[in-house]
Amino acid sequence: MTYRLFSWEFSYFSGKARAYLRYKERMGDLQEGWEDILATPELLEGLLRPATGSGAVPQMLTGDGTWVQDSSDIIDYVEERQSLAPVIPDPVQSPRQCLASYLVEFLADEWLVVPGFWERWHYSMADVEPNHVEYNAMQWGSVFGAGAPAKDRLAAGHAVFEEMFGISHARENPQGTYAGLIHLGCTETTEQAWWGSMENVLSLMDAHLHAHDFLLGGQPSLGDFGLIGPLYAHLYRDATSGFMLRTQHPIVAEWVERCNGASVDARSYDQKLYSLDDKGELVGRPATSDGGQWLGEDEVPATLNAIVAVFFQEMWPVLCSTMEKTAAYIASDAHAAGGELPAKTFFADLPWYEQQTGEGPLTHEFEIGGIRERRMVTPYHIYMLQRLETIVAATLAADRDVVTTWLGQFQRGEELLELSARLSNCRVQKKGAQLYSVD
Ligand SMILES: N[C@@H](CCC(=O)N[C@@H](CS)C(=O)NCC(=O)O)C(=O)O
Repeated sequence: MTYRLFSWEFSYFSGKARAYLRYKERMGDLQEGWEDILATPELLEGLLRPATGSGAVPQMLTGDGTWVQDSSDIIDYVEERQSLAPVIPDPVQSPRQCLASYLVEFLADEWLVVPGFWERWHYSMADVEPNHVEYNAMQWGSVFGAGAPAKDRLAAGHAVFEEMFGISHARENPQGTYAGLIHLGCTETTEQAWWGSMENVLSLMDAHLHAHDFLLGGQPSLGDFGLIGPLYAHLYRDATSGFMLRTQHPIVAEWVERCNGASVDARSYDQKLYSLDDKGELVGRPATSDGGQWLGEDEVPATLNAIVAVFFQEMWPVLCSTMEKTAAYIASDAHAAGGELPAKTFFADLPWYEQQTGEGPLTHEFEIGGIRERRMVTPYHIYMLQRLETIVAATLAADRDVVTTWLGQFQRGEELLELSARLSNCRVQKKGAQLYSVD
């Protein structure tokens, strides 16, 4: 067995890694196959946490016993070794497509996570209609009551919601996931603005997917797998948003099925569309748009540029502040050089509560839909920015003019060219699931 993925079906980042591995396998890139393993509490505590220090999913165990924690690291690890069907355009040959892929992945992972997270937990609260708490409890019960009879699994899901997330008093005394939403700046004041941001992306995807089956044409790429994070486990599967997605954005719903390789109708990456020739014989052709290939000439369609523009408009200002705030924190007496930093995406973890909530040193003001709120600074974003820095450098070395012109069309887009300077005082390294400043 080449790879074992430890995942949950209802998990944002598991959906991203799973769709990616499924694609690689279908394209003949994972000859020895891979296995998708339900990460039960027993495995999380007995296997994953001792190996990487983290019980988060997805995590991947390779044939030689290496653990890879983080969906982006999983993709990078497999891409380095299995190159038959690459999902990342070459930075030298296709600098625009390459940058667009990383920027959309980042937007999907770390910005759309907020409305994705919100819809699941908002429509699970007792006084909200429509409501999908039963389906949500069933899916959590499938992990926390794995192997038990169905009604016991459902009860296990409900028990988790009460014990870990205090769902019955979520408004008065938010804890667990409900506290996490507030840490991310998704409050009663901003929740509709966050949802508006998601609605905007869905509309932009409708426009793009009209002409192209995937972001870069007729095959998926890193940005598609990134967007599967919010769109599969959350918006597509969760019942309330799933109804909305299928009824208001059927084109996006079909793309979810296509990216997951899950449906004949959706004309997925490894399928053909057949016609009959004049003798009545079946004649196949690529089922997806653009001849079943990425677009040539490093083309990034205007409809994809419009999605990249959301990264620069909404997320980039927050990332700039994140770099400044993290640099100030690292330089402060509160932090020892080379010491640990918080590494979570969804919430302020307990040891970091003081720093990442209230007016703590790792919090900052931000804006969504014209409303100002406060949220935690997420040093993991620095890790993602460093990954991007390498790519920016490679594309600039290949064709500075092309990259500068392409970035120049986005509000503050050219600031990406100064990424290394901005990162110089806040560098981090990741060991397992832990983040440390660089001494
Ligand atoms: N950056 C990580 C995020 C992983 C993550 O936050 N996973 C969630 C589920 S989608 C989780 O396991 N949360 C529980 C925890 O962090 O303990 C990735 O890309 O894999």
